Amino acid sequence: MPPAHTSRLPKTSNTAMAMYLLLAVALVAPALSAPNPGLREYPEYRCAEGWRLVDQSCFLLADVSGNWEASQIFCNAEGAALATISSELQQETLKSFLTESVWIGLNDMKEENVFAWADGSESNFTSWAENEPNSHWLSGGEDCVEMRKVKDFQWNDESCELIRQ
Ligand SMILES: [Ca+2]
Ligand SMILES: [Ca+2]
Repeated sequence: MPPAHTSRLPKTSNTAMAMYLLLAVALVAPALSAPNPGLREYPEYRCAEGWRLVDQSCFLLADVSGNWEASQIFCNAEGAALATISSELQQETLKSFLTESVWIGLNDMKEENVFAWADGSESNFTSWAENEPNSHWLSGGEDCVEMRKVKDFQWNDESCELIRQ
């Protein structure tokens, strides 16, 4: 997958950390449970096989790695997008599934310091690590967001071009 921009990263900053992808579909079709009239008020949420339902969204932890854009393309091919995390419950639950840092859908590629979700979600929930986002100059600017393992999977803006492998 060709990167969108030429990487300005010095080779030394390329870590050996594996980067797994966290996908999410926010579109969970509510289906009314039919047999018991008393339950009809309550929507029933279902996810495709292998996906996990967390607070009304389906998430899949994919065992592949790539830079942010390639990751997003992979998710799109699955009919999904890089994950939108819209609640503390999702943050805490997803954290418990992770063993490595993962990309999520949040980014400020369009406008610096204006973070937006890749799937167009307007969630205002954030879980930044301390002193983040910092768009660190050593990375040549940071416009993509990861759940960072060494920060207890709190969020860090990172260079979109990093190939985590
Ligand atoms: Ca930025
Ligand atoms: Ca950062």
